[in-house]
Amino acid sequence: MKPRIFSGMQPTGELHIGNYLGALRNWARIQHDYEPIFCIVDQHAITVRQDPKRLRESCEQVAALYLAAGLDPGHSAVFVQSQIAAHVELAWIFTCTVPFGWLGRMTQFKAKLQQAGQKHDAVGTGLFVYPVLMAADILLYQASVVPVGDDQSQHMELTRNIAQRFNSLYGKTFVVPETRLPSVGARIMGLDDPTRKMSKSAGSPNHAVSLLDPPGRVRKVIGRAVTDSEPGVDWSGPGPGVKNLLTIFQAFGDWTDGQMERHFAGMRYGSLKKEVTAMVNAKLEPIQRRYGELMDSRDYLRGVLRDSADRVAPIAEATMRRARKRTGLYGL
Ligand code: AQP
Repeated sequence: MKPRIFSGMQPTGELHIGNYLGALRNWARIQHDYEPIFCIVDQHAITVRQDPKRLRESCEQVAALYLAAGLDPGHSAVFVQSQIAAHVELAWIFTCTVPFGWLGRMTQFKAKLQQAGQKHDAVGTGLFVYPVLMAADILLYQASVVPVGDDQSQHMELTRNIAQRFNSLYGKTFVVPETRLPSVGARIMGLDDPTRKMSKSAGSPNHAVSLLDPPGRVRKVIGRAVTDSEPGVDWSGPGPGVKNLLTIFQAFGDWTDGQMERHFAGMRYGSLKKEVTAMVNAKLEPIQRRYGELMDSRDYLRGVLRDSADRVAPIAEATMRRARKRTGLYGL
């Protein structure tokens, strides 16, 4: 039997090229080497306020993007987290197992708290316990590999710690999963600020390229990307903005370091931006076309989500039965 992989994304806005290069494309590439389970994590999305109607629509848009980016629904399960109630049930058991201090050390929470001006009353408790739900998502399916972007490394370490802690307290129950990062593109940075990772919720207009951006907007956003005051690409030590553009090109194009150096060393930034724009637009075009077709086939899309949830439900239930028994919960 092939090892199982699990990963997911939040339907919190338009997926961007960071989500694609850091995670989604990797999922599509490796899916056939594994028993793959891919989730749209809407319960994570409500850790910040969402418009209910838009959230439901967003779940189907993300499902369409998963398939448009190459997930094969005949092989990969693609479903929405809230279709399987066991995610939150297991998260509660873990919440009671995890020391408070472990969550307080999560840098993503600290960053969100900082964004809220350090006001604890301005951030929801869900944002604090979010990594526990993420651990439940993964451990529920006994996944051995989790393909994610680099920003999730700390949460993955916590997931491993939670599995180990539960196993040592109650006896071996959970597979301790490995993290799998892509070799290029594990952390795509914001185009307007290459010191911050590209993020769906950043808010500023020239920050990200969305997977659904039309070619003209891609040209505009990449054209305005922050570079530096050098005249052209200094291959031995490009600044963060230039490095980010090179990474985007290399990841999309699957070029080797040698090819990159021969082609880009010394190139002026105007030409670099033109090349990156052409590469990104060429790669997004087929995804956008397929996305449009899928969004016009809602019954098919909903059928994929329903069938996938039916497929994974017995795996989740088997884990829950063991977890309830191990912790002494009465309802089995
Ligand atoms: N900039 C990035 N570069 C590479 N990979 C990235 N990922 C996210 N940003 C980058 C990866 O995409 C997957 C989905 O992430 P998520 O939706 O669970 O939330 P996130 O990591 O918090 O992503 P965003 O875009 O920053 O969303 P918001 O703004 O809603 O928080 C993960 O595998 C992640 O590593």
